[in-house]
Amino acid sequence: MASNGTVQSPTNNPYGKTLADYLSRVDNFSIIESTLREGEQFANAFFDTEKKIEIAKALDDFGVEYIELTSPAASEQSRQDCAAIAALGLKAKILTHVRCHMDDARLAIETGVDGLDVVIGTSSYLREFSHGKNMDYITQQAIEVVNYIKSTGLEVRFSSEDSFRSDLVDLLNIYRTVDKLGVNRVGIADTVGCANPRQVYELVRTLRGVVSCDIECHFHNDTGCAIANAYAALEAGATHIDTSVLGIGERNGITPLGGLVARMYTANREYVMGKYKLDKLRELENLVADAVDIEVPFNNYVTGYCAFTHKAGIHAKAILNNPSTYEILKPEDFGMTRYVSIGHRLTGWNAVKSRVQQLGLELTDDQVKEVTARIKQMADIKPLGVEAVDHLLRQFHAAKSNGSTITAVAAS
Ligand code: HCA
Ligand code: CU
Repeated sequence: MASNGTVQSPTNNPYGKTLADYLSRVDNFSIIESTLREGEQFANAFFDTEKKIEIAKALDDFGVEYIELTSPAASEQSRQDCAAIAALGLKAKILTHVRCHMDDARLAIETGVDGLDVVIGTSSYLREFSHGKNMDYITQQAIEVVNYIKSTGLEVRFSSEDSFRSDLVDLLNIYRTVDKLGVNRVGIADTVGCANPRQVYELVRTLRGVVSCDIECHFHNDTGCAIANAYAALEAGATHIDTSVLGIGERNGITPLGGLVARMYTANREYVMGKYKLDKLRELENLVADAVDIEVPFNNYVTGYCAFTHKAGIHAKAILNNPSTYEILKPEDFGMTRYVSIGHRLTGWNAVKSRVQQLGLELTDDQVKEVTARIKQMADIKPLGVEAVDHLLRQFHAAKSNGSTITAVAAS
């Protein structure tokens, strides 16, 4: 920013901040954690009250700013659970998600939540095949419901379902209307997961110029863009991102909490360290995975079982010299540990040497190279587990120490 407060053009200072940098909220965003709302729409999900409370407390402890709950209009138990979680006195604000309808809003307000996330479908598909309402009707409904919630002093967000397949003029008009009524946030939802990061950037940036309230974004992951879209939205000025633990939700879900955190950490560790308890991520994911009866995927961001496993000899050598060579996330910042795998045909002698040292064995470099050749030879037939490799190394070491050679090695 120049001293007179104006944004310097890139031509004055090619390395200075551009307008895009001033729009960006990557350094100051909030998470609206929807495992207990969108996540309940996951095929396997059934959370009883006790489990919901356990998850809500774990999310709160992790540090998310908001926890979104299923609408109390969904069922009597959902209503009671909403009230029970609202009464816990968590640090996170408690929201519930409601249709743009006065009855739903009344019921939600009575549960004692901090705010309501109101949603209505604006796309032609939803207008024709779902609720069948036109834009005038939707706008009138929005005005009535938003005014009512505002009059109770609760936080209110107004969102359009399927925003990316809605008419842009309709969308901006309704957002402008509710912004003037004083909503805390407007929401964009990629309900079908059709948007790509460029489209997200453009829509959020356009909206940023139209409303003065905060902007929340919700991305489904049908084509694998949910994390990238969330990041693009923040770059364009969105302020709140919806997530769920492990991304669970309708169909294949939404932006996963862990993946978003990994993305933000990579942009700048300061964006998430301290703000969230990163070392609690794995526990939180295990809690939710257990609750919905799934395994954490092998390739999950940060916590997948091979997220910090290094295999090829060339990678292993560099990792041992400086982990940043092949790691963008520091495992220790997430309470995770790195693993260098050596029982396979791609292994290299530097990695084997490191394991030899870890085991407290003394071998010369030539001896390490010799035993590496042996590992490769055996692993050409079948990969070896950690125990089998350790056994081989110990046997080799013992043989070298008493001058004999190994003839056979027990398989694991
Ligand atoms: C749905 C609703 C929603 C709402 C998102 C939002 C979506 O289940 O279809 O409130 O912003 O994806 O549109 O989850
Ligand atoms: Cu959704």
